[in-house]
Amino acid sequence: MKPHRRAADLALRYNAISILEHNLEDRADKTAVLTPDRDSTFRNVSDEVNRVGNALLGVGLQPGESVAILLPDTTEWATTFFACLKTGTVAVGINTLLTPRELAQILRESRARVLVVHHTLLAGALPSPEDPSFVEHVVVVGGGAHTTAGGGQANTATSAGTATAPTIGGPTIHDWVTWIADEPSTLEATDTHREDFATLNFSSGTTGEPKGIYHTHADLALTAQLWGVDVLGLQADDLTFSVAKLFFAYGLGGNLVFPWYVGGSAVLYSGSPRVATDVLGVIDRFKPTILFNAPTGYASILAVEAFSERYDLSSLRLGVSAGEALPAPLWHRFKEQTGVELLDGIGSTENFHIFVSNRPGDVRPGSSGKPVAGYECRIVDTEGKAVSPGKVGNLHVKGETAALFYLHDSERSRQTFLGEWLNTGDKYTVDEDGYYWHAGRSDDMLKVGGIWVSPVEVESVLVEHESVLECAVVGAVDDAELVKPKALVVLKEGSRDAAGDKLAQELIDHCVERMAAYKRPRWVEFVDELPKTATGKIQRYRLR
Ligand code: 3UK
Repeated sequence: MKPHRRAADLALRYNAISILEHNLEDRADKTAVLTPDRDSTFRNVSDEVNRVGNALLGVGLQPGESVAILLPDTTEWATTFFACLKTGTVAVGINTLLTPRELAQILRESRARVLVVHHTLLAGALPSPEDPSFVEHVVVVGGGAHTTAGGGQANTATSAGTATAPTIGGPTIHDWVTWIADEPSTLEATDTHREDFATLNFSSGTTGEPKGIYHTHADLALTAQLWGVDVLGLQADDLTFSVAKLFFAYGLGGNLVFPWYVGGSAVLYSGSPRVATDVLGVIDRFKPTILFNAPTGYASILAVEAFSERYDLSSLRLGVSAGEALPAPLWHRFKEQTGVELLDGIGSTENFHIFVSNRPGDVRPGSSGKPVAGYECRIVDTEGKAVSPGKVGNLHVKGETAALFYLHDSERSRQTFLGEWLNTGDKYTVDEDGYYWHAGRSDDMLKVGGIWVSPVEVESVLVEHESVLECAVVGAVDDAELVKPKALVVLKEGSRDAAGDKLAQELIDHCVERMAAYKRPRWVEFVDELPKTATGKIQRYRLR
């Protein structure tokens, strides 16, 4: 494909399905995606994309409408995603770790009319009377042909392509295999503008509520070129493997859009990122050339005894680290034990992907590297004036792949999307050689294992516990110098004598039962009081 580094290099009427379909010209029978269950060629993938696209049109979906994807990383994730591009509908990749409440909120905000969901996630995803949604069709993957609804309020479609009107009381449930079985494997791409929305991702806000971020067809192609090709040097003989899931922009770009843009292949892994031996097993078995992971993921690999002798990692030519800052000691230890150079780069859902990055052969360990060509950066004070060199300031970035707004949040949008510039919310310094160094966030948000944790959300769960009077959650660093949540807890009068390891564990368990486990505090410290402002607001910065 002709390289395009600016939106204007793309045709005005552009559909990002070409990222998949250009491969049909000269490598249709090459393996495009490898999974433990099945391998598929570009032709197989394209046929399935067309079937899914026809099924979407068959239930009456129109361009611009949303399709929710709640699946582990599987071939169905990929084919549903590209079917959305091809039909001009918007793919909403949803975090599989969310609570039913968060999920319901995303389904409602996105107005998704179709939900494609794995059978293991179905129970938490069906609309309830308290959380009504706009979902009319639920397509269940992996459930076998005779799926029945968990909630007892939905209706099962009986044959392929059944496009029954939404039935009172709940959506129509389809089995994936049946849903697409009789659909034609040819489909005309919807005529989309390059600036039509292609994806909608939800990223956590400061109080834990999700912020909806749209990206266009052009953004996918531009990030693929600007970072995937121009920085990473992706090529057709690359095989990518991302521990970060496809529902994150990080995983979606790195492990689907970018490799296919250059004719490379991807390994999809549906297991947990936290089990390092499984991750190592995938590398050993599939022999990827590029690994995408978060710093915590690299730390957990390093924690596996003699991992570089027990697993063959020799296929790796590079590792990418993003989501949170990669401490220099981790970089050095990984290099020493594997010979693999890690490239730390900062990306954001707002920009779709990485915009400041280290480069192969040009890494300054501990830094985020230099701005990626196509993006401009500035470091400014709160008035927007440039800070003097070497001083910490707010990082603003300018580039064509920036989103335009947060869905249904004009106030926050105005604070973040400043015309051509985007306020990242990150504190940075630049050294004399032009490398950017992360210096924390300007809000209280924590990145834990590359995923957002809102201290406010964890606090609100902790105070539900009968012993807790008030609390504050802050970031503290573990042995690998990575940030994890720590809770400072003031106990109620009658519970003060219980302060100790047992109660600390009970509070941690309390959090695990009510939130995704990565949000739990790793340490609980009992204190007599918390520092407050004159207006009674907890001063988290004093606790850090
Ligand atoms: C933080 C980093 C230091 C930073 C992402 C790669 O993480 C991604 O997107 P999110 O929207 O979070 C964005 C925020 O995460 N961050 C990310 N990478 C780094 N901090 N060093 C890093 N290398 O606070 C940023 O504002 O979840 C990462 C590609 C695509 C992405 N969307």
